[in-house]
Amino acid sequence: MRHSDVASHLRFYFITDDQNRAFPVEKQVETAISAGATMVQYRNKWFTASDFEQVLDLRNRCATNGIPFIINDDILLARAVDADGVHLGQTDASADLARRILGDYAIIGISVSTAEELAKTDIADCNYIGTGPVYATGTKADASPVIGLSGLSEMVNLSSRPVVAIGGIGPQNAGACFDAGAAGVAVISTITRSPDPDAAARRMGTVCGCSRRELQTPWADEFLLIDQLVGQCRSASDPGPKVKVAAGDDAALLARLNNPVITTDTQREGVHFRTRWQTMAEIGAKAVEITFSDLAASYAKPIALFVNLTLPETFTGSDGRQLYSGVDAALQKHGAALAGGNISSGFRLALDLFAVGEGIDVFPRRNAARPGNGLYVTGPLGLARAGLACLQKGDSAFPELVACFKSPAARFDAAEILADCGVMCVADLSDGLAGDAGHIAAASNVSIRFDPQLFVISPYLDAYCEKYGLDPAGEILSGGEDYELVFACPPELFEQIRTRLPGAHQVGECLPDSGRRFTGLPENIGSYRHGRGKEGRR
Ligand code: TZP
Ligand code: MG
Repeated sequence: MRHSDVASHLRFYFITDDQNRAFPVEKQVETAISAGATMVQYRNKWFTASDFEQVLDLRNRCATNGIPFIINDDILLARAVDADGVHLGQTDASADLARRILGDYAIIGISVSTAEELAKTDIADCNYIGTGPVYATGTKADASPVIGLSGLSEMVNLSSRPVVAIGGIGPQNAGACFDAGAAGVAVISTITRSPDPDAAARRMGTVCGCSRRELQTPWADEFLLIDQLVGQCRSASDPGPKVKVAAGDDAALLARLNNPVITTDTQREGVHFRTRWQTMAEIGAKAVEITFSDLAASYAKPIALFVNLTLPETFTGSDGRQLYSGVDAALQKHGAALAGGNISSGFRLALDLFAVGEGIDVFPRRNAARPGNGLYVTGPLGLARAGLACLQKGDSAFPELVACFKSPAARFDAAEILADCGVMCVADLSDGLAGDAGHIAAASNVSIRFDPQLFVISPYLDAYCEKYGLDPAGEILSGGEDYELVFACPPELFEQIRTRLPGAHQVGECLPDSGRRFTGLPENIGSYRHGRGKEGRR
């Protein structure tokens, strides 16, 4: 089960009211979002297909404001509108089925109000449980008997999942629910049936400790957005000596380059990143670093970057500002210019990047490893993959690992030393040591013998593996996205490199081709597959 990071979204959980025609549901959701609601559930016991577009609209309003949108009861509707999850009742389909249909990252809640219900409910696939009615409510005709605060604390004690209290809750009694251990409170009528819904929602926000929000609206004007994004990059005013005309015209004009080196990479929401885990600035900076990492592995200095953006209709101007604050920070760090790009709309956020660099007279290649060379890496491995797993598990105990996943750095510093020492075989480590060394073995016609005894295990990875009963060597071989460099060279040459690059170490050696790409590899090691979690078939 994934998505254990749900608890923080439960705090102020607004559920739509399907019985108050005087208060349109769009207004209800707007009121809740403005007041700081942390999650919204669409509950409509009379749903028909003619409501579909309205549900899509609500989903988009929530996505634009960064709030998870949950559908009550109907797994297929949740799937159809790409909701963040579903809330199931005791008589609805099972959480297990919801997980299979909605994928690993869906938020799945289930109503469980008594010890007996808990005993007969399989909550393995649930992220939270909803418990109530804590107080008497007129909103749910078939509500079970009131369980009171004592019933709520009993469920908090028994449940392995965070508990949301529901039923008759308002600003006057929400605090008592939190005191009883609830992770959040779910409310309908205290807002939707109030004579002053805005004021009531604000009071709820205050007792839940949630700040008011300014409602965000999606991007609408492509030209305006492009001007904004390009204009906020420093290269708009100072593109550097190698870029004569940067972004803003039909094409960029570069100065004459010695050995132009060109590369491309992609970052896709749901595959490479998740907006619930990474800030827009982190996503932007990482996209640039990983693209430039290919230039580092080619001994080239970054000159110009082109970015094609695919933006979902829920993307806001503020998202754009943050995304490009990360892009610009990475560009400035490496002295490169934003030279152009494009924007189109699409289902999910994606960045396709193209980079131009200036190489030196040596172009290191994967086919340059020779039998007798050692195989080396520039730093510890396996950290980024473990950081990703921590995000998936909701484990906040390893911030250093998470930082490695979120904020990798292209190793131009190491590349400069390798170039200076004349290393001819280099690759960057995006797909895991086994995967990327496999490319070297195949291109160079050598067999690689790994020696896990030589692997340098970072203390953070060691602690993580200890906690989860994992073999650090396996994580090092199969973990991806570290963006260190792997290289092959004669052992004598490595002696010089080692003194200048203290983190560099040996991981194996290159042997004459034996027909087997690797030896010394523990069983079950595959290379890293970016984001190949079960996402539901989207
Ligand atoms: N499930 C248990 S009580 C309830 C539901 C859906 C209704 C909660 O509504 P209100 O108006 O916040 O009491
Ligand atoms: Mg239900």
